[in-house]
Amino acid sequence: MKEGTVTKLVGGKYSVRTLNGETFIVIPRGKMRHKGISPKAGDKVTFDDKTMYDVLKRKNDFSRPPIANVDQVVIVNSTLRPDFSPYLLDRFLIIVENSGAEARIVLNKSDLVDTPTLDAMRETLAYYERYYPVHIVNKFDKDSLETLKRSFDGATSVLAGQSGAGKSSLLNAMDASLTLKTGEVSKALNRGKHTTRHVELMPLSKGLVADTPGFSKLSLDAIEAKELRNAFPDFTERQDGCKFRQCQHINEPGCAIKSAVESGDILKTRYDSYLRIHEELINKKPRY
Ligand SMILES: Nc1nc2c(ncn2[C@@H]2O[C@H](COP(=O)(O)OP(=O)(O)OP(=O)(O)O)[C@@H](O)[C@H]2O)c(=O)[nH]1
Ligand SMILES: [Mg+2]
Ligand SMILES: [Zn+2]
Repeated sequence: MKEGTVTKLVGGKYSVRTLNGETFIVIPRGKMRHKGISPKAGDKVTFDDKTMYDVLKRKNDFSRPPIANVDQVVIVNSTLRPDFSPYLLDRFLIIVENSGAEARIVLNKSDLVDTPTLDAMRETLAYYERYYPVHIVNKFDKDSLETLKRSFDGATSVLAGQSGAGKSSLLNAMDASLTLKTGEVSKALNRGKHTTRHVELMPLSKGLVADTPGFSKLSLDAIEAKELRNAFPDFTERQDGCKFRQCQHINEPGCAIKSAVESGDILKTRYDSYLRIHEELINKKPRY
């Protein structure tokens, strides 16, 4: 019996890659289908010849895009077209924090802005860098992509980020053999066109990576408003200072988070994102 990782699904057939880089095409045995087990990209499976026998327990499980066992999510932002948005970055970070995967932040298209503009973004990202690795890159500067490329080693990674941020372009720049389709950003809307559609894990450096637009449709459904605070490492490291243990950092007196926002120790935009998303989660329709 062999073990491998599902890299893609085409017409009921699964591609499974073993640790030594061989790929096999397999079909789940009847018993798996009867049990309603549907393997997805990222699943660790056992197989033999042309038959898949079992799906091993998932470490985590994303539904949009459908992918399991993600070690790291690389959140790709762009300076311009689309504009850098700390709010959207925070949304992505919350989802990754909630999944248990590691987050990594990329600011792409550093070539498109002048030095003062880039410096301002650099300063914002220096705040995030206390909690997450940050890379400031552009697709023309291969040197800037070297450390990013190494971060894929030995891991299953997913690129997330707004359409048009340059996810596919960066993958192509890191490995020219990938030849992923990239798109011109729609000028009228300043929004991308979702060039990337299917989920496939591809070898990059010494790891596997999925390029997908699915994460741009962000769903925070899985998160409870009262749990949201846990997705902010800059809050959790200070929450012992709050007067109330269950402090939501909104209306409570003696809140260490609000004090840190006032003193400038917590980035104001982080707190604004928190309030905005907390409100959204409170107002979401109950699901039965
Ligand atoms: N100037 C500049 N343009 C870039 C850079 N990276 C990507 N682009 C351009 O940005 C546009 C969108 O790039 P894509 O790689 O298709 O973006 P994406 O994130 O994969 O978009 P979706 O697949 O729609 O999610 C293309 O026209 C790229 O050539 C960069 O570093 N600098
Ligand atoms: Mg793409
Ligand atoms: Zn508080």
